[in-house]
Amino acid sequence: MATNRTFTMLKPDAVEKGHIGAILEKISASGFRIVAMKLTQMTKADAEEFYAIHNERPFFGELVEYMTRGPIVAAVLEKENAVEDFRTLIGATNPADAAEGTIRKMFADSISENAVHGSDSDDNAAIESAFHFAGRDMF
Ligand code: RTP
Ligand code: MG
Repeated sequence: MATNRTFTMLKPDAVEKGHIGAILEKISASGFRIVAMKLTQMTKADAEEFYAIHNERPFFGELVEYMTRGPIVAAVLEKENAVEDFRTLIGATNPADAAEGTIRKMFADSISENAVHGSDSDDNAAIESAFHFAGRDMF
């Protein structure tokens, strides 16, 4: 299996609740190497572009409001089979459906405030990483 990269955000609810350290510990313990990381806050335009694929969905306005209301931790992670394994680690979109031990099961409250983002394909991982980081800031 090839080593590759995925992109994650610890979302505003996770940061507000003081879960940055615990979530990063779980990510590291699961074999992911952090190759880029920062605390940042998305503007409305940033969130509308990042989640543009959902712009026709009924929850889009709520999603943009949520993702812009406070700082996030943006990071690029490296591991064998990174995209798929990270989606497994975070669990289902709705924490009520997420498997025991997943990040969303442990740290998320609802389908709309679900603590963490994970890229859903290698192509989107590259696009999302480039959205947040310059090449020289990925190690
Ligand atoms: P993400 O992109 O953030 O990793 O989440 P995901 O793939 O598991 O889920 P996706 O379908 O891409 O949805 C993006 C984010 O929109 C919010 N959402 N709210 N209220 C709702 O029904 C609803 N559905 C989705 C969540 O924050 C979800 O992670
Ligand atoms: Mg998604």
